[in-house]
Amino acid sequence: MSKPLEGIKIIDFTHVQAGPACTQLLAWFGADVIKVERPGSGDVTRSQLRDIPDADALYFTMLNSNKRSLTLDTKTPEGKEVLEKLVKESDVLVENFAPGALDRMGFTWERLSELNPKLIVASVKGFSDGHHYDDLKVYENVAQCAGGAASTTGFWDGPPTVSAAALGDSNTGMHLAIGILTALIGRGQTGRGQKVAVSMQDSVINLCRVKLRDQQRLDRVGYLEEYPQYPHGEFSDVVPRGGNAGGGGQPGWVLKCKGWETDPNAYIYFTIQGHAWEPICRALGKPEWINDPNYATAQARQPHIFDIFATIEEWLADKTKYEAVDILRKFDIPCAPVLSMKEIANDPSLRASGTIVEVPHKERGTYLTVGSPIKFSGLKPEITGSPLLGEHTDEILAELGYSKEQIANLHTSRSV
Ligand code: CAO
Repeated sequence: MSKPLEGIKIIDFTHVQAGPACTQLLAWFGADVIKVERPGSGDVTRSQLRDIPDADALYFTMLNSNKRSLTLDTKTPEGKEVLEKLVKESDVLVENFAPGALDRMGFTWERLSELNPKLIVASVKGFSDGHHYDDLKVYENVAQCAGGAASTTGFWDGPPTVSAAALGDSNTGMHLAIGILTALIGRGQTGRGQKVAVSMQDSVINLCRVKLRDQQRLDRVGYLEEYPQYPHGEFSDVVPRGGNAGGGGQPGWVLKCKGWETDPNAYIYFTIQGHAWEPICRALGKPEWINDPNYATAQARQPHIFDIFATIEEWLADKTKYEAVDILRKFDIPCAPVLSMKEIANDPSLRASGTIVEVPHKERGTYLTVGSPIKFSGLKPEITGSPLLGEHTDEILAELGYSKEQIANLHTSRSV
């Protein structure tokens, strides 16, 4: 099966998570992604949090599948020459170095587009160009704090809290992938490449859109009726942390199920969808609530919503999270078990769909990773193992026209 991005050559000058997540996605869909890494050490994640001595760490393998690895010191004259040749033959260069690092290497946007006017140069930075923090180095949690996620996550009586989901890193990479694909389509129209830039702060803010909605509602009316602080608690002038409250117009909460005393994940998320009130009452064996004026409307329920949740927990007390969901799904109630990573790793549906896949690796044997969350009718992304450091160096140099002798010299000068 041919893949839609076949024929697109990408210089993957990325490291850690934000950039590699972007280029990995493009590699799954057929792009030839050449990961450029410093000789000797490579991407820092190869050696971070190792679980097997001397083997590439899972942090690296899970973000760099389907790529080829070229070691190249882009600060030596010989290394720069190789990169220049590669730039002339490539469609996209993706990087997520600290602000100014690419320029310091001599590869400014002007220089790159002079070498190849069709090149798309895609960058991740912590903050957007011109922002008063645009000189800062940024990691995941820094972005979550700067993007409004931390101030609105957690419980009202605790500190700002970061999410385990990589809102700053992988999420920014996904935004960049959309930018690159858009620029590729744009290039088809204009014949020219362009610079695509995504900041981690902006990408987090994009996902915190409903919290900006809430800030404006709060400014106007002084309260937010779907938050646990309403109607008994206090609101200040900023969007508060709402614990596990539903973010839309449907109240919801994480509720205890059988075994919660010993199992940290024996919970479900339960949503009270307004129009599903009648089935909820029937599922819970509370038909008397259906027309009771204290319960019949969302407005009437809100003042004692936590008493309602407590009653639902009583109903859940003798049911596992799976049993509960199996009953509630028959009543069309939006809900799900709280799944641990162990349960996700072993979930037969996720294995069957290709979302969780086991892939071979030369050093590790096999490892588990997250496959493509995007499913196509005409493409089944096949996930291959990540490359060893420099595994494809000679092959890529030969493709660029270097002779065996020239390749040997590049090795001797430690440029590759
Ligand atoms: N050959 C020669 N030099 C290389 C090279 C190569 N193949 N690859 C990288 N380098 C050099 C860079 O040019 C840079 O040199 P200078 O400091 O002299 O300009 C140096 O390696 C270090 O790069 P860096 O500053 O990007 O790396 P760091 O570990 O200090 O910072 C990070 C890491 C992620 C904080 C920073 O890169 C950054 O802020 N990136 C943008 C935001 C981002 O993507 N963050 C998400 C990371 S995922 O959590």
